[in-house]
Amino acid sequence: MSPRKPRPPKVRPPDPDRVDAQWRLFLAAPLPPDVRAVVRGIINELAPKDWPVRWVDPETAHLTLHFLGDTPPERAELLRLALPAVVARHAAFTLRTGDLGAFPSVKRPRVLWLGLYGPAHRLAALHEAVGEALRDLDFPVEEGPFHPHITLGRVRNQGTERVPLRAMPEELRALADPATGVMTGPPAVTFPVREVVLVRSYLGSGAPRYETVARFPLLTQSGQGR
Ligand code: 3AM
Repeated sequence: MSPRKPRPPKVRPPDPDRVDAQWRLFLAAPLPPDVRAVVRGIINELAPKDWPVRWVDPETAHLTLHFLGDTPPERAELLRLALPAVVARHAAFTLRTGDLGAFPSVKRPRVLWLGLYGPAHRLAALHEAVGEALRDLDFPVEEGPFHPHITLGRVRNQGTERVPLRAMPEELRALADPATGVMTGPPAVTFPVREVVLVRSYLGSGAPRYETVARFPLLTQSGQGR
């Protein structure tokens, strides 16, 4: 009997349940049910257009502050220790939903978003303070301007959709007010930003699954940070 040819080792995707798995993390402001309902309404209206877009699950829509990427779990522990004090130095504030847009541009849409209005300086200050704390802990922090938004959908390169990617800019422009070029969103909904959450995201074949692993309250009038 001839010796069996050794099989090449199997290459498996990383299993997120392995004890030594890295955690794919980001920091975000969660959205209350009425804002998630706005997100759902927009998606319900746009989805029938059959654009090559993977729409988000409105139940998990959020406002990302910082993306941390793959992180050893013990480094996540550092965040749990350091961020409560950083976030609690900022008073809770109110934002409102705004108009629609696309990153990097309507001409080359990759991400479709719902914009936000409100005290931009408060949100920017919170973003900056958290960014500074992350840098102090040696986390990679993206440089460049912060564009607060709620992601509605991500454009795919190809798909089975009826409308090809190249037709999207024109279809998006058709949604805009011809005089201003603004894609007006649904009537504004006002909502409080009362906490920052640390979220672990699990990527798979379908929509990502999100798990909140820590909550950091902003300062509220009770002074309890909640
Ligand atoms: O939900 P949004 O779009 O605000 O886009 C990703 C998502 O934010 C973003 O992190 C959030 C959770 O996945 N994200 C993913 N990969 C990223 C990367 N490499 C990223 N942001 C920056 N750089």
